[in-house]
Amino acid sequence: MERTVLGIVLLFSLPLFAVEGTAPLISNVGARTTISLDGTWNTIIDPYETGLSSRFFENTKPKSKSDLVEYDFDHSPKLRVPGDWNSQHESLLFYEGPMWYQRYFSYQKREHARTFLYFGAANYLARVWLNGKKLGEHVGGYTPFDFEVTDQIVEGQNSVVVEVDNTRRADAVPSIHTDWWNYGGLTRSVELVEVPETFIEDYSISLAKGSSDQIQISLKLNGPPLFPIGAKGEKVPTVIIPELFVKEQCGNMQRFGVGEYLSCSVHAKPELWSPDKPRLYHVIIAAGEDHIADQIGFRTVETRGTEILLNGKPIFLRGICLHEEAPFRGGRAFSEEDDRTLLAWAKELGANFVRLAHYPHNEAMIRLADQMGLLVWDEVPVYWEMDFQNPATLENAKAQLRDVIARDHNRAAVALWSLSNETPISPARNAFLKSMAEYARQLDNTRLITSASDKAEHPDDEHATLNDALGEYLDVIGLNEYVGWYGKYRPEDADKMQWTFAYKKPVIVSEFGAGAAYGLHGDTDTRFTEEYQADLFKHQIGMLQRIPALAGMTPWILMDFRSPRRTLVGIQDYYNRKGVISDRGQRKQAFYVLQKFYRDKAEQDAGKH
Ligand code: GCB
Repeated sequence: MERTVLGIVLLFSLPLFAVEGTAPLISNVGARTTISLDGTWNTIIDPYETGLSSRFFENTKPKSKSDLVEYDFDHSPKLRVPGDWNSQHESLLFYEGPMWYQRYFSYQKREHARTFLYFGAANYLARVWLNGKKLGEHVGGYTPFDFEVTDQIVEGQNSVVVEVDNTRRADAVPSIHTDWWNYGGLTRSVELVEVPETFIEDYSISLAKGSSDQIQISLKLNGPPLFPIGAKGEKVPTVIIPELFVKEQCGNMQRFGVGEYLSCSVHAKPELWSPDKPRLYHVIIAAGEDHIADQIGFRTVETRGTEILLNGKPIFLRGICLHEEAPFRGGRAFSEEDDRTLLAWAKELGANFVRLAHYPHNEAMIRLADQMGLLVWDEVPVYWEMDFQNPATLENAKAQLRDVIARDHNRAAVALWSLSNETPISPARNAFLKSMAEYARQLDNTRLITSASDKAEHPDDEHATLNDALGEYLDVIGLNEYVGWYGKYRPEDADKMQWTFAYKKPVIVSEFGAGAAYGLHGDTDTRFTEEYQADLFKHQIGMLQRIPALAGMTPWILMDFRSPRRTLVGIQDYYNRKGVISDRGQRKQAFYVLQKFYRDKAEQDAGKH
């Protein structure tokens, strides 16, 4: 058994951005023993944040008729969890501020078990109390967090209170301005997770960098050391992949236990995962009393010059951008059904790739992409203007990056970590993103690092060039350009525009697009018609094919989505209409233009191999 030092996940345990009280993230919660706390929660809207000074977290009841208690969760309005509050009541559509959530649950303690309270996400700040005792706080609206509650949870009835606050702040990540809805609330599932006293906190199983027959494994235990080792060694951490005949003990027999990554690697020749054949293997990870099952795909992703290689062969990424917005019903998407609808539309379009803009989407989305054969661009919400000088903002951004990598690093689908979108160039911003790029590589050296930049220049009407110093730190250049929509150019000006790039790296055109209201028709010159949008797509496709370094594209965007910036009455009505599908699922003309291009391209590319 060969031991290797792994880049991936080694640094997860470094203290970073001290969010109060949170425990290390437990990976693959779906495969653990869980008790769901989803359902209806009692809620109090608290625009002046009275709840902190009035101690809502105590969930006190008047003890006599003369007692003054000025809140009452039991008779307050209810909200569904998971779910944003904005889409649940009309009066909450624009609400930004603190909201208090409370619910009871009954619990039966189990011996030799530890219990964690796990939140899939809460936008943006969450303060959490269990039975009146504060567990801690978390910032960041799109990443999971958990608290250990083994000592606080009681037999019988418990009460959990969460203050969720989605107030926008200049020093936050994202900052004040975004082009998406600031959906507040407990937007993803809440659950209790039960694990043995010593459990597998995290594991990473993937092909070694650049290899197609060496599987590298690392795992981290949490809890008392597993001594003494059983006579048959059954407590030794072991990874089993039945279909590959792998049964590998991992860990130094002398000192395995807690807090450090154990690593090993094993020879195996898995059938490689790809969008055409998204092969996943059943994997079991066992250590002591803990057993976790997962489905893991094996593939390599790297760059060569201006190409992206999947399993050693060049691949053109036929992509589309997505927001995590629910089709048909609106609001933040959270269910597998929402995710499946969105990803099935991407497949129908002929895509082999999705850019999950502009923040980490829910875990089920990434797992579905693994199953359905869609490569993923996973992004953190470093977006537009931010407080780049502020060390706490950088720590916050890094913590979000760390947590999405911790959650998704076993997904073959994830090919790229994206650090940012359209951030204005300055020395402080460059240093900020350089530091994030270095951190991302330390956390995971098996994937590509990218960022979307819109800082192109047009020396004349026939030339465009991207020379953003950020390119130096990236593996893949992301370009957002809106030739034909924003600025002075018309869609047809794209026909004679030639792009150049300062860095000799693969380019993904990570956005282009035009607004169109479904069903609005006119000539190709008329804004917001389907014809304008479809025509712009045709010109764009022509232009992009003339970029020698083009390795993929993700037009903006699969489906119309809510945005407070989009106020045009009768057309936008607070929706960004650049979707090729409407929020009601209707395909616009541009959908078919892109579909045709992708289908032809897929055929051509298949012919080449
Ligand atoms: C962009 C942003 C995206 C916006 C889009 C638009 O450049 O990256 O978040 O929604 O343009 O529609 O303007």
